[in-house]
Amino acid sequence: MAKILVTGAAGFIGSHTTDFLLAEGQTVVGVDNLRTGRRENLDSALQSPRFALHLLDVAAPGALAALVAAERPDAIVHLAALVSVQESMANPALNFSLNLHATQLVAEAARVTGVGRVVFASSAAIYGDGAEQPIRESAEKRPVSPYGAAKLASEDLLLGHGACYGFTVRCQRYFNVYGPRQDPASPYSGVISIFARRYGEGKGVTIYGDGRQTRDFVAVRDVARANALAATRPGLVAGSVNICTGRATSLGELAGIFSARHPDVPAPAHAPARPGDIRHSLGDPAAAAAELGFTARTTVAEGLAELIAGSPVSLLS
Ligand code: UD2
Repeated sequence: MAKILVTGAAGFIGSHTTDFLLAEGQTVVGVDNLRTGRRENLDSALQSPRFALHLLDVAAPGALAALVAAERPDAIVHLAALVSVQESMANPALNFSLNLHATQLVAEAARVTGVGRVVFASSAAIYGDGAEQPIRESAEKRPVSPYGAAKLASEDLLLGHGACYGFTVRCQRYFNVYGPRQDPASPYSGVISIFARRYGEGKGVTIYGDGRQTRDFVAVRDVARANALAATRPGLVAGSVNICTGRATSLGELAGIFSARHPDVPAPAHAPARPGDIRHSLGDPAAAAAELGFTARTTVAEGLAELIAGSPVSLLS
């Protein structure tokens, strides 16, 4: 079994990744400053003798390096980030600090301590708009936000360091991730978290545009498994892959699934499309299957049924 250091462990994807690694029997060193992460997300993990949470800021000089040197993990899964595209536009300097400078500190900590592998939370945002669908990893990268730009630059920064200093870098380009613990509070939260809360409260939702726009929605438990594979699977070489399902779901279909389970909730209202909204975003999952042995297993219908029922998911299924 391996020791994995997870940054952003108290966040949405980080806490599920931590839970998955612990369920597999790995030891997890969690790092979070609780800026957007929440300690409650780790309620279950904190019961494990194989888990410890360190409250520190990955972007603070020397902090992560000292912890990595003390813990000597087999791999670092770097998920800590400024997670909102909108916030990156409002505060590009903070985006640079948390989404690019922090990556440099991770690379440096890996180099100095001799960590064998670094897994990085990249994003479909690196492709920007207009890529041919389904999007393959070789598609042109034209990020249209500070967030997407920092994720793309971080991939290059890590891959170059890994090639030079001898550690393996795996970049995970997440598409639209959804599931339990995703924060529905902001208007820019993921659409599924917003719909789940509003339908759960008996309130109608708003669909921006005609509802025919599509996304590749991937369940967070599949993403957690993909992260665990990238961190622990023997023999991996460096690379970047889409973490997606390869299946498109329209906003109208999404609302239909919720409406069927909440027949008393008013029908969705329609509002003008959001400026800058991407029409279609569908990933090609073939490279993740070939390179990581990862295929998403949860359909949107299943993932939403679990989310709506609030039922616990079997982590290793
Ligand atoms: C996703 C990412 C974003 C960035 C972008 C890159 C999330 C939450 N956001 O944005 O970070 O990576 O991809 O392409 O994963 N919608 C409604 N009603 C609502 C809320 C949303 O109709 O109440 C629509 C929205 O206009 C869009 C779709 O739902 O057409 C998905 O919106 P989103 O904010 O969940 O994600 P997206 O793909 O715009």
